[in-house]
Amino acid sequence: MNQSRYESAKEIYAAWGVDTDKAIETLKKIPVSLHCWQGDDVTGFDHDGPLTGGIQTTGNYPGKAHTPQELMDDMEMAMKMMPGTKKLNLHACYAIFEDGEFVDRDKLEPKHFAKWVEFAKKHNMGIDFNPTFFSHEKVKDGLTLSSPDEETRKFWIDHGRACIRISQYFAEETGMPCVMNIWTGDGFKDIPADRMGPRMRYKESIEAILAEPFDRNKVKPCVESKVFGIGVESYTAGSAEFSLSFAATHEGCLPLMDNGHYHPTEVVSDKIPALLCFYPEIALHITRPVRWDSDHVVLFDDETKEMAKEIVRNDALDRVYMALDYFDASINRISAWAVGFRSWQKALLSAMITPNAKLKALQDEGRMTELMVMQETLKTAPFGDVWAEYCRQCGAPQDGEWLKDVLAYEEEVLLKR
Ligand code: RNT
Ligand code: ZN
Repeated sequence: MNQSRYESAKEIYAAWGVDTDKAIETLKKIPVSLHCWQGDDVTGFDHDGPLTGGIQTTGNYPGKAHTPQELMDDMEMAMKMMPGTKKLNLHACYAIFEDGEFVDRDKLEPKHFAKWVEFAKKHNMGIDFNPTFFSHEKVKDGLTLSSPDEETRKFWIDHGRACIRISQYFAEETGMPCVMNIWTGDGFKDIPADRMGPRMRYKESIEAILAEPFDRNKVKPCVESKVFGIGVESYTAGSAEFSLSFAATHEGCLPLMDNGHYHPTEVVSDKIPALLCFYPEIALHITRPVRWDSDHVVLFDDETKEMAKEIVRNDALDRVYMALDYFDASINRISAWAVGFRSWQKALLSAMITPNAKLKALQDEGRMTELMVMQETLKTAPFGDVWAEYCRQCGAPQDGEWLKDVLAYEEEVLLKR
């Protein structure tokens, strides 16, 4: 790229008191968790049944990964298109069984993820983990941890406990903490007769999972809330109030907010600073809800930028675990991965080169007219030149330059599957 454009942008930002070099250096080291499940439409390797649990992928674009090797190859290809530090986000259903061995989810062991550890080490990545409480025959009447059936509940508690042990193994192997997120689609399509019973059972089940011994510096358990899912429209056990209260009253358990999981006029950007007033650490699933929890590819749009701003300007980059969570099966999946990761990187960089202290001062001094004008001025500042420099320094391709390689890979690899 034209280096003089970066030099000129740097001067423009410097006049606002912003150090773009420093922002670039900082962003290079911030890990963002990359979800393996964009590569195969949330299928995994331990079942051939449909995707259940209130979530849905739509589309049947050719070339999806069917084996661990294909998924790793695709992820590797996608990561070449991404500047910045990646962490691997795995789901338990991505266990890799060898030599005809198979164990059910309650019996999973670290060894079933050894291949993933190898992959993570090869790319210097930490690993985050998710027990898989969906797409399985032991989901009884749509319920797992909140089921009234003791055997069902026990199976899923045992699964959660197995996942804690695997999370600790990931942390020990990679030297980075493992964020372990508990999300279930437990709920009802139609009006329930008992709303509290399932929640009490859900609470006790998560407590039973967290009773598994683990090192708090290594494993970071989270609870993810949700407003509703497809086929689960009337009631969700793990609602916002339930999950937030659970995290607030259980030390070491973090709340996880997925920005697709709220009423359409609620914004997670406003919830981030609210939670940061109380929680030492929080976790995010970054997605793009279109009218509902549709899990569209993350773009560099207003709410995405606003979420990044709240993390950066509250100096909370070390208190917020950031993970992408979306799945689009209607377009090239590698491009979907790349666009989403690059968009979140853009949002972070853009927030880092915003003159946040100046803007806060204008607000505190009640100078709202100037604040509005300044915020509008910043929108057309030469962010693109700083982004281009960041990509260059990271050895990642520029906007407008990487899709041809993805399409060549589609031609040579994906379409031949
Ligand atoms: C579902 C939740 C959940 C899943 C992943 C696959 O609505 O967002 O986080 O997307 O666990
Ligand atoms: Zn999520």
